[in-house]
Amino acid sequence: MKNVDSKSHVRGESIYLDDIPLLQGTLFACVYDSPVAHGVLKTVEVEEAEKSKGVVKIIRAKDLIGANQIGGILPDEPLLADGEVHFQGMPIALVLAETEEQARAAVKKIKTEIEPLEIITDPRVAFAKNDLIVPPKHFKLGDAANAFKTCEHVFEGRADVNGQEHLYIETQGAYSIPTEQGGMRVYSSTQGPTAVQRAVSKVTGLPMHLIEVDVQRLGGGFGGKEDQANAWAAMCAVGTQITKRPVKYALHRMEDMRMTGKRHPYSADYKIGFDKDLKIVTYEATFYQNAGASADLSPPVLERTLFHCTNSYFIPNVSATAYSCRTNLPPNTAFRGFGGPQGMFVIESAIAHAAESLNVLASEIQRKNLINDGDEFPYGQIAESEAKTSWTQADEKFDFARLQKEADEFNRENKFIKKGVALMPVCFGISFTKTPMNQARALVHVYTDGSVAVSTGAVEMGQGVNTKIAQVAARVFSLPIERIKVHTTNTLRIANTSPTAASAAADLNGRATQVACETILERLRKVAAELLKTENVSDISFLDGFIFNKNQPTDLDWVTLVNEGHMQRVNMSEHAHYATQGIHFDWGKAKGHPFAYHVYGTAIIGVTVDCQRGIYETDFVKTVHDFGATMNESVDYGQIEGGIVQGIGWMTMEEVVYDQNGKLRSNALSTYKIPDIYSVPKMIDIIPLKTKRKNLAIFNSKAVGEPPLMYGIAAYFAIRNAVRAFNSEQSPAFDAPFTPERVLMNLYSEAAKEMKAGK
Ligand code: MTE
Ligand code: LUZ
Ligand code: MOS
Repeated sequence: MKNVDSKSHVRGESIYLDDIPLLQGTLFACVYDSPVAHGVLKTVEVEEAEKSKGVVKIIRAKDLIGANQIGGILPDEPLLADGEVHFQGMPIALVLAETEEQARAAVKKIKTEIEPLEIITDPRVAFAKNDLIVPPKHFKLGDAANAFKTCEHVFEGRADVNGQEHLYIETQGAYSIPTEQGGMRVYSSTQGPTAVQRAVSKVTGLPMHLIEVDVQRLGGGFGGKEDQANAWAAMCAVGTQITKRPVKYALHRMEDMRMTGKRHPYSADYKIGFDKDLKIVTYEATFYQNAGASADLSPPVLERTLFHCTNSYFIPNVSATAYSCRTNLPPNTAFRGFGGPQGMFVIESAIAHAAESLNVLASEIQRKNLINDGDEFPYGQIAESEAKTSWTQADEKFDFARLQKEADEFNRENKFIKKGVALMPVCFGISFTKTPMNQARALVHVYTDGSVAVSTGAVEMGQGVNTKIAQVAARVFSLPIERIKVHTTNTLRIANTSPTAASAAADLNGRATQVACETILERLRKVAAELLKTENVSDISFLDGFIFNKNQPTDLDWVTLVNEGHMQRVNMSEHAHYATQGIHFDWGKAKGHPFAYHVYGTAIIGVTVDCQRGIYETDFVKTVHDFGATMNESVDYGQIEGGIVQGIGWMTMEEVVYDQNGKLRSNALSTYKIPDIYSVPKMIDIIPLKTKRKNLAIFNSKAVGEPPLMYGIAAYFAIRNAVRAFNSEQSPAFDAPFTPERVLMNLYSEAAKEMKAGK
C-alpha cells in the first residue's frame, strides 16, 4: 500500500504551513536576534525600525503579558532576551509589519549595544567551570573499575562527535489567528502540538483551553520540531495577543540555521577491558554533552546516550557518566536517535581502537560480544535479543568474509584507491524513556455514509504515520483505505499529546486508534447480529465492506449497517486512550524496564576512498533489519533508506562549524553539505529479519523511525579502514565527521601530525 499522501505530494497539493490561506489583516513577523554569543544587553534601539514602512509593532521582553519563558523541562529559556544574551541567534525583538519584506527591512534597522562576556563553546571547558544544565547522570552494572585488574587487554582514549543540522525541507514557522475571549488558533509546524499549546499559554498568560493548536503535516522534523517549534508559535501568539491580528512567521533558511539548535556534539573518554578471548569484561565512559545555552531537551537526550552506551553488546561491568555542559551556542535539541547515536559512536570507537591495536577485525570483537536473551542492560532491563539472529542472517545473506576479502584484494592491486568495509550492529530501545509520556489518544467518527474520520496525537512529518493509522482503521473495520481520512492533529480533538517522537507515534497512536475502532465495531456487531437474527454476536464478522455471519457472506453491507446503527441511536464515535503497560524506570536507582521492546539489526557498509584527493563514495549498505511484522513495507523501506543516508551524512560530510565567538560558519547550504543524489550509497540492500516474537507494537510491527540512522556509523569506520589500508601507520583521532578534508589530512603521516598538533 502506498503512502496516503503520495498523490497530493507529487501534485504539490499537500498543505504545509506556508500553504494555509491567509486572513485579511495578517501581519508578518521577523526576529532581531543577537549578533553576539554572550553579553549584557545594554541598549536596544528600535526607534528607526518603528518608523520603518509598514511596521505595526515591535515587541520586546517587557511587552509580554504572560511569562517570558518557554523552557519545557527547565524554566531557563526566555522567549526574548532580557538583560543578557546567551548565544548568537538568540531572539531579542520581534517586528510585526504589514508585509514580510517590510518586517525584514525593519529588523535591519535595529541596533544593540552588548557588553561582551566570556564565550564558551567547548563542553569540556564548561565542565571544568562546573557549568552544568542538570546534575550528572550515571549508569552502573557490576564493578567496572575493579574488573580492569582481571583484563588481558585495556585500551583508553577519547572520541568526539559533532552535531548535525536538521535541515527539514520546511523551515520552522507558525500562524496564529485571534479567536473569541482573547483566545487564538495557532497553526504550527511542530512535532508537539501540546508543547506549543503550553508555551503559548505561558507567554500569553491564557489558559490552555483558549488555545487551539492545529498541525496538518510537517515538511520534516527529525526531532528539530519536538521542542523548538515552540518559540515561533509563541511569538506569533504574543503578536496576535498584542495586536489582535493574525500573525505569521515562516523562517528563512539562514534564520532557521542560525537561530535553532542541532544534534548535540559530544566529547567522550572511554576505557575498555577485554579477556584473552576478546570478550569485553568492563567499560567505562564519560560523556561531555554540548547542550548549548539552555536545557531544551538536553537532559533526556543525555539519558538516552547512557541507555545506548553499550549498543548491542553485553558487558558485565559498566560505569558510564554523562554531563550536560552549558555553552554559548543555540540550545541543542532532539535529533533522530536522541543521544543514542553519540553513545554508540563512542563504544564503536573503543572497539575499533582495540581491534587496530590487537590487529584483529573489529567485527570479530563485535560478534563475540553481542547481547543474548536474558543478558542485562546497564539500566536493568533484561534483553530479548535479536542481536545475534540479525548478525547471523546478515552474514548468511551477505557473506562478510567475502566482502572483506574483496576489499583486501582490491587494496592489494590499487595503490591510490582503497576500499574499506565496516559492520554496525544496532540495538535501540522503543518508548519515551520518561514513562508517563508513553500514552496516546485517538478520536474516531463513523459517518452515516460509512466513511471514517480519525484524529490522533500523531503528527505526520513524512515518516508515514498517517498511512499507518489509516491502515489500522481500515484493517479493524475491513474497509478500503479510501474510506478513511486521518485529519489534522488538533489540541481540541486530542488533548495532552506527547510529541511525535521516540519512533513511537505509530505504536502509541495506532493502538489508541485500534481501541477506538474496535469499540465502535463491537457496538455495530450487536446491531448486525439483531438484523441478521443471530443469537451469537461473535458469529458476526466484517470483510471488505460486507457483514459475514458464521463466515458466510450476507446481504448486509457496511453503509446499511451504519445507517441502521444511527437510527437505533448507537454511538458511532469513540475517543480512546492507550498507555504502554509494563514499563517503568527509577532514576534513584538508575534501573528499571524503560522500553516496550528493542529494535535490532546489523549493517555492513563498504566505501572507496580516493587517497590522492581524500574524497570517498559509499559503494553499498547491506542490512538485515528487524521490522517485526511490518505494517507497510514501502513506508518502512523508505524510513530505513532515509535513516541510513542521514546517518552517513552525520558521520561523513555534514559539518556544523561554530567559530570561537560562537558564530555559526556553516550557516547556509553552500557551507553545510548534506548527502545529495551524487553522494548517497550506490546500493542499499535491506532484508527483513524474520522473528516470531510478540511485542507491544501496533499489530506486532516494530518502530522504524530512528534505529536505521545508526547504521550510518559504519560509514565512519569503513572510511577509517580504507585510510589505514593506504597508510597503516595512521591511527586517526576518533573524531566525526570524517569529511574529505579530514580524510586527506589523515592519509599522510606528516599532515596528520601537523593536524594533531593543531597547525
Ligand atoms: N521521516 C521523515 N520523512 N521525516 C521526519 O521528520 N523524523 C524521524 C523519523 N522519520 C522523520 C522521519 C524521527 S526523529 C522520528 S522520532 C520518527 O520519524 C517519528 O515518527 P514515528 O514515531 O511515527 O516513527
Ligand atoms: N523524546 C523524548 C525522544 O522526549 N524522549 C525520548 O525518550 C525520546 N527518544 C527518542 C527521540 N525522542
Ligand atoms: Mo525523533 S528525535 O524522536 O523526533
